[in-house]
Formats: sequence, C-alpha cells, structure tokens
Amino acid sequence: MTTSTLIAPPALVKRDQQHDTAAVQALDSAHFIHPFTDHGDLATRGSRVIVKADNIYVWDSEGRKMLDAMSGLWCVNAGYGRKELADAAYQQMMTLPFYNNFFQTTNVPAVQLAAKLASLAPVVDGRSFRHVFYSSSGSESNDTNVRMVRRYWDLLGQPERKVIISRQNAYHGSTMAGASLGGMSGMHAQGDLPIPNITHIEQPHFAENARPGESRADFGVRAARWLEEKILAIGAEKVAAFIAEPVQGAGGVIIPPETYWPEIQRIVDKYGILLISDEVICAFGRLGHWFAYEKFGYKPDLVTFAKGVTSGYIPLGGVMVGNRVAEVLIEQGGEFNHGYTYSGHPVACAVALANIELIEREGLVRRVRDDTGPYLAECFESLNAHPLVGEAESCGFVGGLSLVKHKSTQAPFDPELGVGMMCRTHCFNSGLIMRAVGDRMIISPPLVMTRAQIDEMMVLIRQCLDATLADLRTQGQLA
Ligand code: PXG
Repeated sequence: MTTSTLIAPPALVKRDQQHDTAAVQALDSAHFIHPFTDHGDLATRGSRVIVKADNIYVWDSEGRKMLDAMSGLWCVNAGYGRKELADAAYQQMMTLPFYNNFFQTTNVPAVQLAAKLASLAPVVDGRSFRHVFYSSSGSESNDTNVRMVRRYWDLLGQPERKVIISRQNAYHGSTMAGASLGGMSGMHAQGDLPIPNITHIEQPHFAENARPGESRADFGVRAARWLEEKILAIGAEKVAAFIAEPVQGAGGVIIPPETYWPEIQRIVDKYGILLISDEVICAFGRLGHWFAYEKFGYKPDLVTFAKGVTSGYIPLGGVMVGNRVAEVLIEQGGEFNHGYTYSGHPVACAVALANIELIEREGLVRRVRDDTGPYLAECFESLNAHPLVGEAESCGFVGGLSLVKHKSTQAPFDPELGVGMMCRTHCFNSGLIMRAVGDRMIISPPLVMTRAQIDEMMVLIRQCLDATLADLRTQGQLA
C-alpha cells in the first residue's frame, strides 16, 4: 500500500499581494506543460506571469502594465474586469452549476443561448440558422463538424462524400480533426496528420501568392478557383465540405480579396458541397458583425464559434447548424452518436448570455463596424509609410503588418534572423502585447478599445517598429 503525504502548495502570493515571480517560474517549469511551448526555452528564460487584468490592460507579477492588443488570445471581446460576467457565473453556479444535456434533459441557459444565437445569425437568401450544437472549444467544434458533415452525407445516401477540403496555413484547432483540418505543416509533422480524407488548397494570401502585376480582384477569383480544381481532381461526388476562416487569424491575419468569397460560394453551390465558416476568431463583433459571413456575403451551412461567445471568461464553443443540415439530421437522423459532457454547460451558457447582452448594450459590434474599426484601418494604413513595413492592413478589429527587408520589392528577411520575434520582444518591453507570426505582426484588440486607446496603441507600435529598425541597422542587416 502506498501512503500519500499532503503537500501544501507553496505560498506564491504574499499578504501584500506581491508575487514571488521566481518561485512561480520554478514551479511552472517543474510541473506545467504549456500549449505550443518549447520547454527548454521556458526553463531558461522563465515564463511571464500574468496576474491581473482590467479593460484592455494586463499586469505581470513584477507590476508591469501592458496594453493587450491580442485580447488574451483573440477572445476577450468585451474587455477585462466585466463584473456582469462574473456575476452571471456566480448566480448560475449557485443555482445549477452543472447538469448534462443527454438523456432527454436540458437546462435554461443553454436553451436561452441557443435561441439568442439563432436570432443573431443573419438570414442570407432564405438560409437561416435555427439550431446550435455546443462544445467547449473551437477544436471540439471542428471535430463536431467532421462528424456532422459525414453523418449528413451518410443520411442522404452518399457515404462516399467524405473528403473535406481546407487551406494551407489555416488554423482549425489542435485535436486530431482540428489539426488535420488546419494547414499548419509543423502540426502535421507531429502525430501522423492529417487524418484520412482531409486535403488542402493554397491560401488566398495576396502578398505571397499573387503573380507579378496581378490585381487583388483577379487574384481573389484565381485563388477561389483552386477549390474548383481540387474538387475536379478528387471527383465532386467524393467531396463533403469546404472549411475556411473568413479572415485567417493564427495564420497571420490574411484578409482575402473581396472577390474571393463570392467565387467560393459559386463553386460550392455548383458542386453541392457543404460550406463551413470557422468563425472562432471572426464572430461576435470581431469584424464588425455578429457573424463574419454577413460581412463577406456568403452562405455557410455550418458556422464554428468559440472564444468571443463568452469573451473568453469561461470555455464555450459550438456549431451553428444551418437548416440544410439540421433538417436532415433531425428529420431523418435518429440518434446522432456524438456529444460532450459539457455540451450546453449551464454556467458557460449563462456567461455567454451576459456577454452578448453587454456587447449589445454597449453597441460594440456597430462601434467596430462604423467607428473604431474604420479608424483602426486608417491608422494601420498610415503604417505603410514606415521603412520596415511591407504591407499593413486591417479588417474590423484584426490587423496585420509584414516586416520586409526591401520595401519596394517586398523582399522578406532571412527567417533565421527572427525579425518578428525581435519586434515582439520590443513590444513586450514597451508594454504592448502584439503577436508575431513569422515576420508578420498581428493584433486583435478588445472591442471596447476607444479611439484614444487606438492612438495609445499606435504610438507603441511605431516605437517598437523604430526600435526593431534601429537593431537591424546596428546589426548591419539594413542600410
Ligand atoms: N478555429 C479557429 C479559426 C481558431 O482560431 C480554433 C479553431 C481552435 O479553438 P480552441 O478553442 O480549441 O483553441 C482556433 C483557435 C494563435 C492561436 O497562435 C490561435 C488559436 C488558438 C491558439 C493559438 O494565434 N485559435
């Protein structure tokens, strides 16, 4: 028989709320395997310990305040410190912290949220969303999509329609299906991915994939036709669905030309394949609409959501199921052998309802669409004059800028130099959280960010670009 000793965790927060950073870092390194992290690196440098947050700012354990231009990880749409969300969680936990939704049971917040989401999803050409399937994350939701799409075609007597087409450099999560749908080669290289019947086409990345002299509009149509070529190469009768993010987020904020989505719609309609819009980042006001397909005017059959639905305060994800799929699943389907313990978790749904109410009350979606989004676009546009910036663009409240060696030719830096990481380090040191995807710097700020706070962020961005430029000149990388 083994005996266990109760070991009290060491006190990491002292009475005066001061943190023992070194102690946290040591324990962190000893016990916590972080997502997407090189632990050798983490042990050497020590992790940054984030201890509190308010509005658009976070503080680390050394008391340093940082403007969080990434909304945590693309999710804190309503900003930090929203008492309404904490109250909703508390109330729901005291009333009904959990009950499952299997076996003919349901709970009130899950029902209310499903109806609310159905009312927020715009109807395009008579196609509406009246149903929701819940999960706890974007990855799980995309696993649900794979199951649901295959079930749909089985029920229609076309079980050979199994292939799901996605895009290179897409991000759809980190589960087996999520990572397979994603187009990240580094992820595929670990774990024998993708799983069968998932294939990829090239992304609509104008700066990387356009031909010399090609217009954005022409490139958008050509990029969409890669889908048609792929469908024809596989055989349309074997293709189940196409999945894509409205704007690629983790891939580096890749904004497609305006001609891209209408051509994609024409192609999926022509071959009768399902369209999945992965809006884990882009929904809930991020692009100035509740759902981003409205912005680009396409008509998805399934919409993946997560992150912003609760502003990240508590995990929740799901799939909006359009009528085309819902009718077959519900009317012909019998039992769908799929679900998660936390599908429709009452606390997560209660927080989502409070979050949506808050976003509505403060008019944040409209504000991003008509006021702060266009203002951010103007500010980002002005960065194009900076000697280090190849291309700066934004869409709603996501933005990206490429750091290039030669402005005129858009020639990139040697990736070994890690220019993006150099810039990111300057950002952290200056109190700005901005992501680097290779040499592309990206932002996705909380939707509560005001014009004055956009100005504050732009001052910091310019300061960091200048500091990176100075470093590169000192190193002799630039004249
Ligand atoms: N789809 C999209 C479009 C996403 O952005 C997921 C699915 C997966 O969601 P979960 O909740 O399972 O993580 C995401 C998540 C990054 C980064 O590096 C982005 C995400 C997750 C982790 C890192 O920008 N997006």
